[in-house]
Amino acid sequence: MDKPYRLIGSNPSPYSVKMRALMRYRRLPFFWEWRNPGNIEETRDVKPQVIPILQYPDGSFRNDSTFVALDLEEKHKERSALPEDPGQRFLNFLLEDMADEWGTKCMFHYRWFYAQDQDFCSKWIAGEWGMGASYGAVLERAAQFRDRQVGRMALVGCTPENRPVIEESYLRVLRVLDEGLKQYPFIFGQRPTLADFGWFGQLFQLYTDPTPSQQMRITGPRVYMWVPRVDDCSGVSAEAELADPDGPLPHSVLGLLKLAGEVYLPFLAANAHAIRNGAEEVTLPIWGMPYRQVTFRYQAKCYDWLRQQFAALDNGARGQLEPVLEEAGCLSYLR
Ligand SMILES: N[C@@H](CCC(=O)N[C@@H](CS)C(=O)NCC(=O)O)C(=O)O
Repeated sequence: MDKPYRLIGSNPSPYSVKMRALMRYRRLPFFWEWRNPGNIEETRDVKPQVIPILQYPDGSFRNDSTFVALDLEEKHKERSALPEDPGQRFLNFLLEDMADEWGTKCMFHYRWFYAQDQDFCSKWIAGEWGMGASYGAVLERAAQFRDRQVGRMALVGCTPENRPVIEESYLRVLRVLDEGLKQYPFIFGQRPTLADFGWFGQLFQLYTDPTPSQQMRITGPRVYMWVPRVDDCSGVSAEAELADPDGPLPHSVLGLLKLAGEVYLPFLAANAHAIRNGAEEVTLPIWGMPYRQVTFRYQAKCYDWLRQQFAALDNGARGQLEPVLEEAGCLSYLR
């Protein structure tokens, strides 16, 4: 057997379970290792210090799930998680990016806003970190971790003032996916793609954490069934078809695009604009409600990257997408 990859992550980490599900679907040989004091020293030089970290068979370490996923696409051609059609591939990147950068606000808000979620999640995270430690040590670390995360909420926009927008966006994601999953088992058709893995990472957490989990069962019962499905798609045939690129787009794709046009792209554009003007905060109305947070450089890079991907499409592919993007309110943000 080929020397396996080593995936260092944690179950309560959205990007870690995203990567694990992707590698399972792709049938890449790997083993999973919990992030813990034992491997933190060994990976001290990996920058930024975020999980998941993937150690390649040659011993090198890499992180940032999107770029690792793309690198794995280069290295392994079988069982690709990207649509072949260039237009669908672009939409896939957009939806994955929205999961990573906006979906995570829903995840972080629910995890650290309500007392029952704070309590459950801090113990979950501390328990995975300190596996084998005394329960007293776990409780102590849970309290420290909870305080640290609650202290970071404003940094990512998870403030009480933004709660109506964030919770509304979670409900809309659930409704849109729930509807789409009546049509196909995955976002783009009969097999999962990177967009599924991106949304899976965030929704796996929302499926587990008490308050949003209950909401998911009520508002998105099919999403609640989809989460464990995406977790292990190693048995899904890579020949299973995605929706015909010349036909209508799947309901999930159309619904998520509409959310991108209403929420995610206006946020990315306002964030980039604020950074260009040297402002510290980005403010914009979403669904008639105020949304405000400190600017985020990483998300300005995401926006540039998405626009480059769109610009790099050939005229045929771009021309085919334009009416759909226009209808969803996305087009003006991408040109
Ligand atoms: N864009 C990165 C984000 C990774 C990330 O933010 N990971 C979080 C956990 S889910 C982390 O390690 N945060 C470091 C910390 O909380 O100190 C990716 O896609 O992998």
